[in-house]
Amino acid sequence: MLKPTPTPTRELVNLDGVWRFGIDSRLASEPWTGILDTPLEAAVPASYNDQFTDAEIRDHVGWVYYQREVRVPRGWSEERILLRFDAATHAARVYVDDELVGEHVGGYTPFDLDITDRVHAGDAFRLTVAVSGDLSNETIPPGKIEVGMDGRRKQVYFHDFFNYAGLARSVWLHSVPRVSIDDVTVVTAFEGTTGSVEYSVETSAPTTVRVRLADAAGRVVAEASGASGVLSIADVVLWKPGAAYLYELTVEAVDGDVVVDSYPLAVGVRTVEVKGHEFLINGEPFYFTGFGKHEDSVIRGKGHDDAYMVHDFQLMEWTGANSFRTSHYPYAEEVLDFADRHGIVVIDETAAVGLNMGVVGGMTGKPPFPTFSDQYANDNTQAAHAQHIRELITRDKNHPSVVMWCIANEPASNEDGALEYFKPLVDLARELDPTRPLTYALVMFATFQNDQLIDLFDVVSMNRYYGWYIATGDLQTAEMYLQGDIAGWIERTGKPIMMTEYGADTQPGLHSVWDQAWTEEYQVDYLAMNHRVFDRFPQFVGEQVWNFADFATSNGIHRVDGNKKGVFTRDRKPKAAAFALRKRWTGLEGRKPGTPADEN
Ligand code: GCB
Repeated sequence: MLKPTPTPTRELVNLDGVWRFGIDSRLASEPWTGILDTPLEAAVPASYNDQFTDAEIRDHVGWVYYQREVRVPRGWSEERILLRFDAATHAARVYVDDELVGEHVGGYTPFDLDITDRVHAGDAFRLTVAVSGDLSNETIPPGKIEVGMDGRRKQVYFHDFFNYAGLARSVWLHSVPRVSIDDVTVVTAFEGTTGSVEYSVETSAPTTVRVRLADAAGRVVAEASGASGVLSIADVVLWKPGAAYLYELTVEAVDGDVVVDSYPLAVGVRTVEVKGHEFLINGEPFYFTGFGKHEDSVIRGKGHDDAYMVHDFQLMEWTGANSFRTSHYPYAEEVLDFADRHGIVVIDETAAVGLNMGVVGGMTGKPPFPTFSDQYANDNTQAAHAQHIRELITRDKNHPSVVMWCIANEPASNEDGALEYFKPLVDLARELDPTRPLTYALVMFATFQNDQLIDLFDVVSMNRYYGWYIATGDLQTAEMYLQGDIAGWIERTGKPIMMTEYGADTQPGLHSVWDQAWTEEYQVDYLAMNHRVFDRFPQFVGEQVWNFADFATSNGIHRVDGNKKGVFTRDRKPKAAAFALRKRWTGLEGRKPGTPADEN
């Protein structure tokens, strides 16, 4: 699905701002049939939860309603008119005046609704959006609604971040021509100094398609006509980690001499490949440094914010990070566009977090009932997961920054049924995108002895907390565990191995000369221990610390005002570990990880 973009043939109106807002329990039965009877207003884009002081709203189970008036530009009478939601977390029903015009399930992927037949150019309409943050065992991510002793419904979930809900990304009204470009796919490669861009274009009706590729200076370097083909680029400039270079592909649908639709796509020419135990970008071994992140900030929750985005990328660059994982859901498209432009490498993860009943069993990892069963991850869950993978890959397939899909975070890959559940999903992902490697982030109790999934995947991504949840405060023992664990995976798989999570909760300002959990020194020493071990294995291809910044979680006695494993605080102040990482990742002290000794 193409991102709405202004072009000579397309226009858009941004609908962000302050909307009328109400929760279902306080509204009349059909809130969309008139002006919402509510004293509340909520900002878009932002999760609604923390905008109010009212606990009933923060922890609301059920539907909330957003409403505003929208005026259709008067010049749009010949156009198709669409509403675009960059995200509605986790499900939405959309009403134009009194009519339901569409629904969507899945909180982190966009959707378009064609409302051409319901609105008129120049006129205003009432837009009402019902959004539900509810999670069940058949949603991605999964959850469960419990009813308490007082009859209140409560959302329970099996992931470690607050279940923010609402319209956390932009909303648009946009126009698309009657005959339009509906999708564009590019696959890039190079041979010596010649680059190639294989493209294919889908249109809403048969029409002539032509494409033109311009370099960063705007010079046209290749042209072609036809809905699919291969463009060749002499003296290609590759998109590289840390050295982004983007061409612009202009796709046009033409009728005789008239351009009926036009759409621009940024194209980075690069290749990605897994060979033996190496992860290759442009044929060269790549070592990931960086973080698992969250879309999370005070007040706006998961709301996208350009200023936070710019600052986060600045901080990543400052620490010498070359990559991040979109843990634990697809991030706003603006973030991937930014990564494309700035040469930051992305592991793009689905929202499938919590497919693991073992986490309920705590450190024993013993599930109260099987994860892959009618009770929990069943056929409907799998279908929702498949749909989510489709929407993710359709949205993000053209981003050069995205080098790998992460299909799930910490699924119960040690349990029976995992293979049956995941095999069709892996097949689907490979069919949708045969070019990128696949991975899943491996939970601690899925070991090299009991994991049932790794053969389906290309890269071993380990989430490990030796020295934190296991061998707390005992880095010597932790080091031995970690060493044995990595060695076991290398021996079993021969695949590239990386650490997608390792971290220690840290309260800034807490200090100790001892190995004392929660202190800034302990976080530094914990990371250093991990790095010592990683550096012993040439098969190791990367390290992404958990987490970039502190983030909000649900209440729990093991969480103090959220998860504190951030290297930065929630308001992005560095802890001591930030400086330690900067030294390692920028090579200020010794050699940068992943660089052969003779390059230092
Ligand atoms: C994990 C999860 C992550 C948690 C983290 C932690 O394994 O993937 O979502 O936040 O551990 O801090 O416990």
